[in-house]
Parts: sequence; C-alpha cells; structure tokens
Amino acid sequence: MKEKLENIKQAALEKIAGAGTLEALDEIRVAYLGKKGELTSVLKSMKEVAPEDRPRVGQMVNEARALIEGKLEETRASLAKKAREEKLKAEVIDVTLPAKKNQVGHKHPNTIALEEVERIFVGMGYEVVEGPEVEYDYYNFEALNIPKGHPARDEQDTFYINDRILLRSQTSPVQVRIMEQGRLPIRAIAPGRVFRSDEVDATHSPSFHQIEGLVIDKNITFADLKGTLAEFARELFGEDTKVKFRPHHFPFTEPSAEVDVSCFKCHGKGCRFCKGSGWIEILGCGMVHPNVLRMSGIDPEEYSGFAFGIGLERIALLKYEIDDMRLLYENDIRFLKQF
Ligand code: 2NM
Repeated sequence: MKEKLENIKQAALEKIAGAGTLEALDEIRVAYLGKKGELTSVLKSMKEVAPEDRPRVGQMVNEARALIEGKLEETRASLAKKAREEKLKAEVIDVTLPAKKNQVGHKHPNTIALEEVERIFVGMGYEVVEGPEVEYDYYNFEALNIPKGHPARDEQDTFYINDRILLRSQTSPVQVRIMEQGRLPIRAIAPGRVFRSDEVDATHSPSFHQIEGLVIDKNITFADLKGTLAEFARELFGEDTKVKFRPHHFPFTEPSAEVDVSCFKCHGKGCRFCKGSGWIEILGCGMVHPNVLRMSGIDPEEYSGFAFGIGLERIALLKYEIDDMRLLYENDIRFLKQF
C-alpha cells in the first residue's frame, strides 16, 4: 500500500512538473484528486487495509494529497504569471509609430482682424458692446437722423421683417442704445453682423460685419477724432501709415468724412493694390449730429462726440491680401489655414 501511494505521488509530481498550460494542470488535478481520481480510489479501498494500519495509511494519503495540492498551486501560479507576461509582451505599444493627423480648425480671417481691431481700441480704453441683429426701425434709422423717405431706408437696401422691425443695416443702433442709457462719458466699439439687400460679388454680400465706434464726452472735437483714427491706422497697418480725411456726408454725423490710409504695399507711390492712387479707403466717420444726441437724451450744448464705422471684411481683405470677398464665406479649410 505504501509503495502504491509512493508511486502515485511520484507520477503525479512528474506530470505536474511537465505541465505546460493551465488546462493540462487542471486535467492532472482531476486525474489524481477528482472524485474518480487515483488518490481518491486509494481512500475507497481502505476496507482492504487491516484496521490497526488504517490510521497510518490514512495519514499517508492525506500527506500525499497535501503535497500534490501544494505543487499544483505553485505550478498554477507560475504558469499564470508566464501567461500574463506573454500577453503583455504581445500587446506592447509601438510609441515610435507616426500619430494620426488631428485636423483642428482655424480662426477665420474676419475673427483675426476683429480681434486685432478690438485689441487696439481696448488699449485706448474702449469697451466692446453688442446688440441685437433684429432691430426696430427706430434704432436703425429714426434715432440716427435718417427720416422716412431717406434713400438708406429704401426696401432695396434693407431687409424688413414688418413695418417696425428689420435686420439692422449697420451697428449704429447699438450706439443709440448705449447713449439712451445715459451713462456718460462713452467710449465704446460695437462689432457685429449687419444686413443689406445686395447682390453677391467680389466686394459685396447681403450679410457682412461692421465695427462702429462712439466717443461722447465734454469738449470732444474733430481733433480727437483725427488723432484717434490716425493712431488706429498706424497700429493696424504700420508705424509710417498716413491718414487722409475727405469730406463726405452721413445723416448721423456733421461734419462727416471718409478716411484713406497711405497704401501699405507701395507706401503711397501707387500700385495695383491701391489702383495707382497711393491711398486706400478704410472707414467713414464724423462728429455725432446734434439731432442724434438730443433724440437719445444727451444735451448737445454740454456734450459732443465722434463716431466711425469700419467694414470688417474690407479690413480682412486688405490685411491678408484676399481679392474676393466670397472666399471669406466658403469656409474652405485650405483657404482659412493660410492666415
Ligand atoms: C459710420 C460713419 C460715420 C456712426 C454714427 C453713430 C452714432 F450712433 F453715434 F450716431 N454710430 N456710428 C457712424 C458715423 C458710422 O459708418 C460708416
């Protein structure tokens, strides 16, 4: 009996040592320790053993069982460790592989130009104010000294919602709303989308953007307007930029002017860019009309001010030398990425 047990033990340990996989190990466990396993069958044949020998044989079986179980567990742990290491090795990440290109967007030239203009005016102490794109006729026209029957009110130019409400054709209604609030002095720019019933071409779109500026205080003169816009032009187009004020007419300012800057390409000599004149028109401006001040509750005897309007697309086209406005609205990433 003792010899038989010893043979079973030795055979089991040899098989365990030779097991290459967890599955093979499990088969060995069933073959020796399972219900119909070899060691179990020794226990079942205990009745053939002499009663006085049974405790000793029982102890030997238990010792053999413990030894086999211990060896099984030890081998299971080392096989599992090996399997895990092989799995990790197979799944190793090659950090030297080129990464997938991540297509991020790009700031629109309008946005770049707007941020530049905002930076310049915020640097001079202006605040940036926004207002509604759908406006009352009153704020878009009436309060800006544009009476009924004025050409700017023509249905051909303005998109009307009904006879009182329209899509703003300029951002000046935002300035009117600021003036109405009655907090003086005022130093503000109002950037935003405006709408006019124009045909699309290289320089026109029914929806474009303006930045209008407004300064109201005691003793504001045309000299303040000139100095401010000259400084703006120098910051936007370069230190040696000259400005020229040409008399003009706007209903909401008196006197009014259009402003040209010396061509930043040819420095005034005349080139394709400035169409040979040496000057490029960039904005309209003037001293706020007394009627406009009065209608918004500001006493023109006490306060005066200036205002100006800049076409954002025009600045973007000039600054980035884009020759067709339609390119700004296609949002083709190959175009946008160039600025
Ligand atoms: C321009 C040209 C001249 C302007 C006037 C006003 C307001 F509200 F103060 F009357 N805001 N913007 C103005 C003046 C706009 O755009 C070419």
